[in-house]
Amino acid sequence: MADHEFRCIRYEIRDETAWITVNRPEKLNALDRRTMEELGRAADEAAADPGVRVVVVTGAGEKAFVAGADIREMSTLDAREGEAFARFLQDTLDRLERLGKPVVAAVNGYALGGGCELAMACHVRIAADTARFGQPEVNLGLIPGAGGTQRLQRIVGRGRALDLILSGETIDAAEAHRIGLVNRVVPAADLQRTVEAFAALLRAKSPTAQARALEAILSGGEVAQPEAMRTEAAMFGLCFATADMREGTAAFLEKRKAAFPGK
Ligand code: DAK
Repeated sequence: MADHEFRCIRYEIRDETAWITVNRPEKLNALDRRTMEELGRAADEAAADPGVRVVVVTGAGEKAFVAGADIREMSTLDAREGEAFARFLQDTLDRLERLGKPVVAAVNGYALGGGCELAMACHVRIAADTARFGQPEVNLGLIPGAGGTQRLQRIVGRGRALDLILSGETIDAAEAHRIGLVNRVVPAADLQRTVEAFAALLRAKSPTAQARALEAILSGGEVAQPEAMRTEAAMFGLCFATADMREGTAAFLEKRKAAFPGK
């Protein structure tokens, strides 16, 4: 177990899974600058650690995943500082999304504003039935500044993203599931267990294939389809150079379970 010099998050490794827990429950895990810096460092650490196969992001306590960027801290910024802060938040969440291993959000409560943006930077979202989602920035005279105007429309479609961002309304977990914002909803008491089981499922698969699938999907989503197809073909080709691919195909032909070497 590792828990280095982090103050606002907990970083723990269990069963080759890095659990990153935003740990300011008294402020509903609101993201201040220090918390975001620590999140970025944790993402880099999980990316670099060969002992980490899956990353889970969650919030401390039972009430909130993350209730947004820290409103008190943001309230004093001027326009130039606001733009710089947005770039800093965007860069941090990009590092999480791009860390090359599956990242799962275990959404245990409010996921509002920057919290919803954090969840959307994760690859799969599993929510407690008590969770609530939204981009309520318009209530503060703000807009989403940590990728929310972009990731939300890519996940749920432009019409639903416009609805949520322009109204600032929040939705419950069932509605978030209905519109495709979350992948699964489970009773709050089952969230930990469900995420652990899903992480175990992810760990049983080929990490090299997962890394290349992430690259093809994330890069492909940013460019025109013909270029994305070339990236997919390149990633597909690279799989043929891996021991994982030899093992996976051999195991299928020998009617046994694959044991991926991860290279
Ligand atoms: N920031 C700071 N403190 C927060 C907070 C937040 N986002 N959310 C909650 N807290 C604090 C509360 O102030 C309170 O602290 P004390 O007063 O006890 O010191 C404590 O957490 C407990 O909260 P409540 O007493 O309010 O708890 P309730 O159960 O009554 O209400 C709530 C829960 C989630 C409905 C309520 O706390 C709430 O509405 N919170 C704000 C939710 C929100 O608006 N979130 C979006 C934040 S804006 C940008 C970059 C990023 C973003 C925008 C721009 N640029 C760089 C330009 C993103 C913006 C956001 O995320």
